[in-house]
Amino acid sequence: MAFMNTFILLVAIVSIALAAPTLATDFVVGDESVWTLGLNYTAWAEGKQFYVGDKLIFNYKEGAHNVHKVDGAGFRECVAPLTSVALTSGNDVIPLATPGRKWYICGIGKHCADGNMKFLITVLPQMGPSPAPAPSPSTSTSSATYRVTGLQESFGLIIAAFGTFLMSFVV
Ligand SMILES: *[C@@H]1O[C@H](CO)[C@@H](O)[C@H](O)[C@H]1NC(C)=O
Ligand SMILES: [Cu+2]
Repeated sequence: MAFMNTFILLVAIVSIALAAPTLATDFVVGDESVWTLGLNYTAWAEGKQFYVGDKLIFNYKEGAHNVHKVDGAGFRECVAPLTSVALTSGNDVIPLATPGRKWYICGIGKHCADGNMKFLITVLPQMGPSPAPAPSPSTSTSSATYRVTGLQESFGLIIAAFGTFLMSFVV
């Protein structure tokens, strides 16, 4: 019986611990479309909220394009640093590990400069209201932030309630 109690307690704790990370979002760049020429990825990124723990997924025909993570200058000039290693698999997954600005370009030919294969995002910290200043803070941006935060909280509550439910079997 003591073993059972410990096991149930463990399950409850693990459920609570797992609650936050399961909310991470996988963003397929271009949504229904792919990483390709002539789409406006600035428009795609606009109005989306990216959080630490989310992922960017680039789908394209292997060899036709690639993905370089660059800095602000590389983004403006459409040049990847010589040391930068491109992602080339055609199904590239980039985990957003740190908050802040991130820039991505295609390094093939003039795809970045002429084909518009470039965009930047601002990754927000995972928890709480964002202290990072958005480029143009608007009421819609901040309400979206609160909505996500509220969602995380209510999800945590549900998991906690589930944990309590499991605990009730102990006594
Ligand atoms: C892409 O979309 C952005 C934001 O909607 C806009 O400012 C920009 O002019 C567009 N770029 C092109 C090349 O259409
Ligand atoms: Cu390309």
